[in-house]
Amino acid sequence: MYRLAVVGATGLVGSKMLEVLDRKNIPFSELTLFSSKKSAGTEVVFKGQTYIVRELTAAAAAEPFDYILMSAGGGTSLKFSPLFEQSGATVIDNSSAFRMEEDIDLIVPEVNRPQSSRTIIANPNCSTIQSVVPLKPLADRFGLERVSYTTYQAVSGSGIAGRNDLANGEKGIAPTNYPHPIYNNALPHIDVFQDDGYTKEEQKMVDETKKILQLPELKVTATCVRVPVQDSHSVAINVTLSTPATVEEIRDVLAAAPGVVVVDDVKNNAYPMAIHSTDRDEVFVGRIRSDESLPNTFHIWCTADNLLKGAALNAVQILEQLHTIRSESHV
Ligand code: 2RA
Repeated sequence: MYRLAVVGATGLVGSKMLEVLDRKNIPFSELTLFSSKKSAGTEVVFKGQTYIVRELTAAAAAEPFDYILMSAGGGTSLKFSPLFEQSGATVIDNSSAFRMEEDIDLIVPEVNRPQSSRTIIANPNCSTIQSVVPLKPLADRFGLERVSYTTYQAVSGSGIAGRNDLANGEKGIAPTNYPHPIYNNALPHIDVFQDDGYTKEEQKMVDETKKILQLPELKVTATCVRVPVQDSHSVAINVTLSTPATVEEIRDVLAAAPGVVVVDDVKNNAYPMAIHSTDRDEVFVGRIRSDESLPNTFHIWCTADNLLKGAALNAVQILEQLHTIRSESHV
């Protein structure tokens, strides 16, 4: 039985982690909830028991835990994840703090498994997670040459502040989390701009896709857009394959892929939409069609709940994966 802690338990993703844990059968004997000083003392009910959220301190990080689900931002993770690791815990970190560290695993359980001896494991960016789930079976079957992403990302990707800006925008109240109104608008600006004109969100999708798929030579580009949708990110994926394929073959490969639901019947207006994927665990794919402008290139549209598969569910699935690996090693 594990001693488990959730850091950031009162945030959007942290509370989703508890929702997912509540429906999973991960054996833990103790659960500790941590937050910043501001939220310490909050009462959280989990499986009928009331927990008092504790402030995360260096002393607390030295206590004996087996697993830490961390969703408290990059600064908190940089400060505390190494302390938890030094105390013998395995940290599954939802921030971008460690994702591109060479010796840190970046995991989507349908796609890859932990290999490193480090016990900080990084949860990828939400829009990357939902994209590599369908790309992995296509890479295995046909090989990948190039991927171009355009994302349409929900405001809950910015947390409670994003949701508030959408709701307040409808009342004409200026946004606090975005540089421009998000209500009745689309912002081609997620995270900060780099000197090359890409945003950090776009750079994350480029770098993380290559690392997770273990394809360092893969050509990847991205345009990431915030849209006035509460939950679920949508991603238009334009993919060039290494070997010839038909739309039917691609659809069949995706239909058999773990964690994927194909919704692709345009004659009946059937295709993935954010309203389908919100509160669901799977990645929904559709609008599969050939891109006639380039050889062996195809369009795929996918949606997924950015708080579930894009964050909390994927993190808990990594914990399940580690539990399975641990159980198998004790057989
Ligand atoms: C966003 N992917 O959507 C980023 C972080 N969650 O804002």
